[in-house]
Amino acid sequence: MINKKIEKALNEQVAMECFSSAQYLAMAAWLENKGFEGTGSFLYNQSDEERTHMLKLFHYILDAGGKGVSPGIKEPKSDFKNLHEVFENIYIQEQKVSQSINHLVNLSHEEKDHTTHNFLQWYVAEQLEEEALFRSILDKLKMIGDNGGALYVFDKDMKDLVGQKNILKSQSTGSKI
Ligand code: OFO
Repeated sequence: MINKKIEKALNEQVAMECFSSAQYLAMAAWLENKGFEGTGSFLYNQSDEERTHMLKLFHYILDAGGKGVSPGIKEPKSDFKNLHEVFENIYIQEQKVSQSINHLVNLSHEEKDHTTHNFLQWYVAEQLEEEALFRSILDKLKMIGDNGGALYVFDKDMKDLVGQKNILKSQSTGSKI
């Protein structure tokens, strides 16, 4: 059974993942409105992923005998200067999530809670992947600048990335496509 300190910290992480999901949804809507449909669908997908991260934590808290709190969150940002600003914001958010996961890992170690420590390893690996992904997207956007043709190709590539991510996900969960 998890102690109160761990329960509180895990519920804070639930709220953080919930906010990421809401923020990426607001970004997806902004992108769709601006005609970046491929990038928009990539972010709808990311928003769904964040919700699964939230639920995974939520169920863990309950399975470990704790109390899961459905979070109230602040309103996400819904207006952006351009595509670059969207991805800069995502990268900052993902770095905050990584810091928070690291804090949780340290706490579970201090509290000698090996079960939670073990559970969190999935998030550690996930954050490494996500930070690398968003860093590489930002590097591409820096190269592209405001070249319209290149942004058009970027948007198409982002749509393909949704398909690739979904294939990888279904392979790792063993489901058929
Ligand atoms: Fe769940 O925050 Fe990154 O992926």
